[in-house]
Amino acid sequence: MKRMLSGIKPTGQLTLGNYIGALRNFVRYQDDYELYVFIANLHCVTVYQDPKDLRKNLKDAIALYLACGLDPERCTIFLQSDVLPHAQLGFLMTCQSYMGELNRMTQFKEKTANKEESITAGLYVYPSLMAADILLYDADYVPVGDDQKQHVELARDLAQRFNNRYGETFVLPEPVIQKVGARIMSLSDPSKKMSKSDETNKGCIYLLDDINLAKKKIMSAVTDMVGCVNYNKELQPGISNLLEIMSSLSGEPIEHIVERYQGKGYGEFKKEVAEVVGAELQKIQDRYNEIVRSDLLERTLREGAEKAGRIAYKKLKKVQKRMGIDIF
Ligand code: ATP
Ligand code: LTN
Repeated sequence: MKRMLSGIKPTGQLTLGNYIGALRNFVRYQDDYELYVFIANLHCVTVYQDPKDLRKNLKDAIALYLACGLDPERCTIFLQSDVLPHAQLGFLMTCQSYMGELNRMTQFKEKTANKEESITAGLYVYPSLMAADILLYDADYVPVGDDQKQHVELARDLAQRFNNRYGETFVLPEPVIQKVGARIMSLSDPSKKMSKSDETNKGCIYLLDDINLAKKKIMSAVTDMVGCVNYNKELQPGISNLLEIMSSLSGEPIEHIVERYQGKGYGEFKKEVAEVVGAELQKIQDRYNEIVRSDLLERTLREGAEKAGRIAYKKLKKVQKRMGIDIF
């Protein structure tokens, strides 16, 4: 069975974008692949986090993993910092990365544009740590949203470079990016990605949002003056985004939805999208409420770290031997 791995960095509450672009797919993959999913808590602190908020976000993220259908019996779920080889191999991968390569990372460029002072070195080397996360497990596939493709490609380049220098050590990973829903856009500005770092909060639906509030956000999503439900990302980015959200959640192909809405107004369309989103959130939240009250979180993480650790320590040992760091 091929191995698949992915992670989420919960620097805030998880969003509908995270769900459609990433989480929901992990759930689908758990029977077809040997799946490892983790909470990238080391990645979170590349930007300052209030410890109280971070603790809550991490706990909620694990509860949401489970609430969305990840099953600890069918996949391995763990916290990155519980498996020490991530940080260790992260440093070794930083030593394989060229500054020129890291300078080209679009996410770094976007996140640091116009901010001179408070950019941490951690944020800069984040893609090297991400490469370590992937390479430690010999992952064949890495399902991610569109914005992470470049980072997975860097992991592949570093693996190749390491293999050339030190002999076959790492499997070369491939990103897996779905066609519809790989980039859910902000509801208030469909030229931007729906992001948990959204400061206005209007463009982003959180998985734990009050259901009525989430529906309101859909109803006030920015659209256009065309007045006809069509899938055209350039001319009608807002409507196209709602179509992607609806199609991803209901499974109905975009063309069918477009056909059903010919001759009808945006109001009616938005109402159906709001209902579909509301129903999905309700399902997730009901499960979430059960899980946070149980001892499932602790048990999942303990068992997950043991399972992941067995693979990671072995791999790290092999890498260090290859590099000449370990002598016995
Ligand atoms: P931020 O929103 O702060 O930039 P992020 O949401 O991209 O962070 P993660 O939480 O680590 O960071 O993302 C987890 C996964 O969710 C990644 O695979 C990412 O590509 C995917 N993802 C995030 N936002 C979206 C979105 N709007 N549409 C589709 N996928 C997304
Ligand atoms: N950088 C990713 C989170 C992440 C990840 C990974 C995803 C950290 N390590 C390894 C896949 C594989 C992000 O989505 N922000």
